[in-house]
Amino acid sequence: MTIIRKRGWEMPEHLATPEDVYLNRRKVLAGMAGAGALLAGGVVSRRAFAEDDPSAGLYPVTRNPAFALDRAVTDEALATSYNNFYEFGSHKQIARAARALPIRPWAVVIDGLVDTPQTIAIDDLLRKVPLEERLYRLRCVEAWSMAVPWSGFALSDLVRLAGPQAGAKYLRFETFNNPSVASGQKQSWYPWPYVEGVTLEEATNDLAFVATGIYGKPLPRQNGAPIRLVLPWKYGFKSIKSIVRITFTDTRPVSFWEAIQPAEYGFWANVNPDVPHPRWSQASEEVLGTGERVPTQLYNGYAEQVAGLYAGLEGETLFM
Ligand SMILES: Nc1nc2c(c(=O)[nH]1)N[C@H]1C(S)=C(S)[C@@H](COP(=O)(O)O)O[C@H]1N2
Ligand SMILES: [Mo]
Repeated sequence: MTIIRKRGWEMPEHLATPEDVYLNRRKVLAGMAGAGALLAGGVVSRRAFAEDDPSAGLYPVTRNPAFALDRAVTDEALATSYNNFYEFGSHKQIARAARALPIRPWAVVIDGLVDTPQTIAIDDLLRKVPLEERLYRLRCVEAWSMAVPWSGFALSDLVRLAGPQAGAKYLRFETFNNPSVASGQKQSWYPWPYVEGVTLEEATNDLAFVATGIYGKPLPRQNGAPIRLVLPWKYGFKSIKSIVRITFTDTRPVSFWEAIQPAEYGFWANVNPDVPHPRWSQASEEVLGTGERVPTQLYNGYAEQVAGLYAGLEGETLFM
C-alpha cells in the first residue's frame, strides 16, 4: 500500500484532523478585531466549538517509562488520518466522516457479573482513574504497524471499579450503534454493533490499556473517542473503539470479525509471524510512515509480559 505524505499546508481537507480545523479557526478568530467582528461574520461555525473536548485540560499526562519502544513514534498526522473504523466506511480515510460522532454526553455501561453495575459518564470515569501515557506498537492484521503514544489507564483499574463476581470469566465490549451518524452501520450485512472480548485474566494483565487520549491530547473521533481498548500483543481489530458497554460474563463473546469470517478471525488473535492469515503472510509488517518492512515479532514483541496467559491453551487457535 502507498502512503502519500504531504506537508501540513498541502493536506487535503479530508485528511485534516479535527484539531487542525479547530486550531485554524481559532487563528482566524484571533486575527479578527474582536467580538463585534465575530458576531458580524458568522465565519466561525458552531462546529469549531464542538471540536473542543471537555477533557482536553487533563492532557498531556505523565509518560510511564516502563512502556518504552525500540522504534520511532509514528507521525501524529498519519496515525490520525489512516484509520480502520468500519462504522464510518471500509477504507482508511474516515476521519472526516467520524467528526459527526457526538462524544458528549457519553456514558459507559458496566454490567453483567459484577458487584457494582453502573452507568458512568466518561468525565466521571476520567476522575476516578490514574491517567498515564504509554508507547505501544500497534500491529494490524493487514500487516502494517504503527507506534503510538496512548494516554489512558490500566484496564485492571476498570475491572476493580466493576468488582467482578466469581463466575465472571470474560469481558465483552461493545461500540456505539448509531447509523444516523455512522453510515457504515447502515450496511446491514455487518453484525453491528462492533463487539470484542478478552478473558478476565487478559484484562488484568499489565499491558491491557484503556485509551482516552493520544499524542498528549484527547482521542480524536477517528481513533475511537472518547474511550477505546488497546491490546498491543493482539491484532489491532481487538482494540475496539468508542466503547459504550462492558459486560462481565461467563460466556466467551463472539467478536465482530469472528462473526463475519470465523475461518480468518478468531477470539484470541494474538500476533504471530509464523501463523499466516489464510490470504496473506504475517511474517513481516510495513511500518507506516517509514517505508520499511520489518519482521513481525511473536505477541508483537510482548511475549515476556503475556506468553504466560496462554500456558495450557496450546490446543486453541491462539494466533488468528
Ligand atoms: N469499533 C471499531 N473499533 C475498531 C475498528 C473498527 O472498525 N470499529 N477497527 C479496528 C482495527 S482493524 C484497527 S487496526 C484499529 C485501528 O486503530 P487506529 O485507527 O486508532 O490506528 O482499530 C480497531 N478498532
Ligand atoms: Mo486492523
